[in-house]
Amino acid sequence: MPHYGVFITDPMVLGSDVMIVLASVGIVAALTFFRRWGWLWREWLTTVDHKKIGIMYLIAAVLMLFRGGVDAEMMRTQLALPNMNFLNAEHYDEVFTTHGTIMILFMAMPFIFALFNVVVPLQIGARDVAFPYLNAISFWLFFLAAMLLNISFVIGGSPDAGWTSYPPLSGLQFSPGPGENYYLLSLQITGIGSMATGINFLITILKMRAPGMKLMDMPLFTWSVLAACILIIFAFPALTIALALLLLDRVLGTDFFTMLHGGNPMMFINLFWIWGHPEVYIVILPAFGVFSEVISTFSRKTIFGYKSMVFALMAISIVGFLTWVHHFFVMGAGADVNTFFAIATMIIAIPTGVKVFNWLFTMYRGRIRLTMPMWWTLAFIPCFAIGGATGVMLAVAPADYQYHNSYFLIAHFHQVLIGGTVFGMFAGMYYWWPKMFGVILDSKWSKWAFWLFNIGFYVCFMPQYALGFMGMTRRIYTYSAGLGWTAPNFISTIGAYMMGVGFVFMVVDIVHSFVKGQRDLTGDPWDGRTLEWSLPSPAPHYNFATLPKITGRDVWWAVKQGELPKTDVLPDEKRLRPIHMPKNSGMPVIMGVFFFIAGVGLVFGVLPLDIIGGLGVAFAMFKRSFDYNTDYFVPVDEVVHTETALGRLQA
Ligand code: HEM
Ligand SMILES: [Cu+2]
Repeated sequence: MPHYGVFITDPMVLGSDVMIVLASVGIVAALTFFRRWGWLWREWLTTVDHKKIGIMYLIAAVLMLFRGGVDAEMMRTQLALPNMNFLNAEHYDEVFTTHGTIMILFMAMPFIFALFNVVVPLQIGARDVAFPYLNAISFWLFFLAAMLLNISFVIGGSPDAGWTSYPPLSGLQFSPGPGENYYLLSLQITGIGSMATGINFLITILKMRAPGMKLMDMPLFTWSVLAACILIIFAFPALTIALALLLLDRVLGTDFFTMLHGGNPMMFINLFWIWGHPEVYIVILPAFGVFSEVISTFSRKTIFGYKSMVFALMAISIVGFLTWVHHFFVMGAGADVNTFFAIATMIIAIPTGVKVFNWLFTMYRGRIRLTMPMWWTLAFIPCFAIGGATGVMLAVAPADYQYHNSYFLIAHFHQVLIGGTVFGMFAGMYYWWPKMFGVILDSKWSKWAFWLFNIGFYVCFMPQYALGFMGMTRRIYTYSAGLGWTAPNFISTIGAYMMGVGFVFMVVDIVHSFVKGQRDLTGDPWDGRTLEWSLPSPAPHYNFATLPKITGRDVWWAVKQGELPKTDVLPDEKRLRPIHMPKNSGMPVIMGVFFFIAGVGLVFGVLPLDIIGGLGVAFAMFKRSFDYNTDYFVPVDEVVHTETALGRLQA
C-alpha cells in the first residue's frame, strides 16, 4: 500500500518527483546564472519589511491555489463519469485531504495575511507592524509548514483522513504510517505562525495608529483585520490542543481520543470545530473589509452605515464562537443542544445581511466605475447571498439529517468560500496591486479570467446542490451508472475546467502586467480615500516620511477636496526627523528551517532530527536575545533625498 517507500513504485508519484527535481534544478540554475543569490537573501529572505513579507505571502498563496486547484481538477476528472479509473480510492482520499487542508490553511490564510501585511500599516499611518521580527518568523513558519505538507505527496505518503482528520480514522490503528503526522505537524507549525500574526496585528492596530486616529476613524478593512485577529487569538489555541493531543495518541500511545481508558473521539471533534467554525470567519471577515473599501472607492461615496458595519463585524466575530456544533448535528447531542446551535447559526445571517444592504446602499446613486476590483465585488454579492441562504438551510437541524455530508454541503461551503473569500482576495489583490508593484493589473486578460472563473463557478457548483438531493455523498471516489448522477457530475467537471482556465488567464494577466502594464506614477490610481493612497507606489521602505495627522475618517479624501491642509497627510519638511527602523535578519528563515527539520523528525519518528531541530530553534532564540544590534535610524538627508526625488516634499 502506498505509505512507506513509494518513491518509485507509483507512476503518479514518480512523475511529481521528477517534476519537482527538474523545477528545483531550474530555479537554482537561474539564480546562479543571473547572480541573484545575494540579492535574494539580502532583499527578500531576510527582510522584516511588512510590505515585502506581504508580497511573499501573496506569491505563496497563489502557488498554493495552484496546487490545491490541481487537486480539485484531479478529483473532478475522476468524478466526471461513472466507474472512472483515473484515481483509485486511496489516491482520491489523499487528494481531497490535501486539497481541503491546503486551501484553508495554506491558501486562504496566507492570502489574508498578504493583505494584512501590505495594507494595514499603510492604512493606519504606521511605519511598520508592532513586532517586525516576529512578523518575519510568522511568515517562515507558515512557508516551511506548507513545504512540509507538500513533500508528503512524494516522501512517505499523504494524509488521507480528510481535512478535519477525525479520530478514530486518523488514529494509529486506521492510519498507520507518516501521512497523518504530516498533517498534524504542518498545521501545528503554521498555527504558531498564525497565532503570532493575530497578536502582532491586534497590537499594531491598537498601538501604532497615526496621531489622532480614533478607533472609529479606522478604515473598514483595518476593522475587519482587527475582528479577524480577535478570532485568531481565541480560536487557534483550540486547534493547537486538538492537534497536540492527537499527535500524542499517535506517537506516544496515549488514549485521549480512543475509546480505551476513558478517551473519546468526540472531544477531538468539538475541539476541531471550536477552531474550525471561527476559522471560516477568520478568512471571510477580511474579504468583507476589502469589499467595503472597494465599493466606497469605486462608488465615490463614503461607506453607508459605517458604525453598523463595525458593529456587524464584531457581532459576527462573537456569535461565530457559538455555532460550532452545527458541524455535527447528527452525532446525537440531543434536541435542546441542536436547537441552541441551530438558532445561533441562523442569527449570523442578520449582521451579514446588514453588511450586504450597507454595500448596496453605498452603491445606490454612486458614480460607479467598473474596474477589476469592482467586478469581483459585484460578483461576490449574488454568490454569497445564495451561499448564505443554503447555509441557513443547513442550519435547520432536522433538515441537516438529510443534507449532512451530502454534495449539498459541498456546494454550500464552496459557494461561501469561493464566492466570499476567494473573490474577496482577488478583489483585494487587484485593488492593491498598484500599491505593491507600481503597475496596474487590469487588461483584457483580467476580464477573461473573471468571466471564466465566474461562469465556471456556477456551472461547477449549482449541479452539486442537485446531486446532494439525489443522494450523492461527499468523499466518494466513484459511482455506478444508472443513478442519474452522470449528467450533473459531467457538467460540474466542465465548470471546474473553466475555472482552471480562468486561473491560467489570471497568471497570464499578472505576467502581462509586469511586461506591458500601465505604470502607476501617481500613487493614487483609483482616486482612493484612505491613507495608503497618499503614498507613492510602491511605498518607500519607511512608509511615511512624517506621520500623518488624523482628524477624522477618510482624511486623504478631505485633503484632496481641499478641506484639510496637505501637510496633514503628505510629508512635511518642517516635521522631518530621523526614522527608527528594524534591521533585516536571517534568523527567522533559519528558525523556520529548524522547525521544518524537527517536523520531519516527528513525522518519521527519527529522534536525531527532532533533537537537531529542537536545539536549532532554541539556539536561534538564544542568539537573538543577545543581539543588541537590531535597529537603525534612517537619516533625514536620506529621507529628503528620497522624497524630493518623488516630488512629494511639502514646504
Ligand atoms: C462565511 C463563510 C462560510 C464558510 C467559509 C463556511 C464553510 C463551511 C465548511 C468548510 C463546512 C464543511 C464542514 C465539513 O467538512 O464537514 C461548512 C458546514 C456548515 N456550514 Fe458553513 N460556511 C460559511 C458560512 C455559513 C453560514 C452563513 C451558515 C449558516 C447561516 C453556515 C452553516 C453551515 C452548517 C450548518 C454546516 C454543517 C453542515 C453539515 O454538517 O451537514 N455556514 N461550512
Ligand atoms: Cu461552522
